Amino acid sequence: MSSVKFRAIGLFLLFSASACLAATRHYYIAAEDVAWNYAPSGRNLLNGNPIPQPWALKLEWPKTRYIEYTDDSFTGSKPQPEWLGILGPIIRAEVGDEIIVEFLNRSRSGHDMHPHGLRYDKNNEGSLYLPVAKGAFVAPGARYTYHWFATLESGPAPGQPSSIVWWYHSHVDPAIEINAGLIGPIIVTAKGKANPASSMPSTASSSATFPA
Ligand SMILES: [Cu+2]
Repeated sequence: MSSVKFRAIGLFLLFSASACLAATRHYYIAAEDVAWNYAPSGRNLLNGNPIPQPWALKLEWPKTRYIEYTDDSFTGSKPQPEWLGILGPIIRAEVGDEIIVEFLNRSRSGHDMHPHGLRYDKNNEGSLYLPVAKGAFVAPGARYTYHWFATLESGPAPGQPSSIVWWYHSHVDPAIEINAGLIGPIIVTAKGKANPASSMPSTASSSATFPA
């Protein structure tokens, strides 16, 4: 075999190997109308005092939240740390990864999912404006699958810590939706810097980079 052929095979293997290191992260997230209690303990946890009036008169309010599920049957919800509060689940990825979010709108109103910091095309922008793209308005009871990409620019810049935080939120009427609770964090980690013990979901093909 000629050295040119050897070099071509070598380049092919190199590109195949680097492609394999990128993972696909699947998330199953529903928007749900909930009753949210701002102080379930009945106390101000900063100082231990009872909640002052007039706020103590009504601690529970109607909100809409992003809730994570284990698969596309949307039956078993995933627990999330209490400190996340009303925020939606953390979406994690490493630079180079694709993020696929299956979104189910269980709310009474139309919503979507719009990410900051990730790359997407118009049908995956999750943002309602003219001309209206797919995924920009997910009607009550409907689903949409978003494909987002964590590029080099999505990750931390040189000199920054190994991970960077972005946000995703609903973008039909964003001010109202974000205040209602439809917002959550995206954490993008530099290539090769993710902790294998993190809660990042991954496909079987990427188990070499993120052992379960
Ligand atoms: Cu935004």
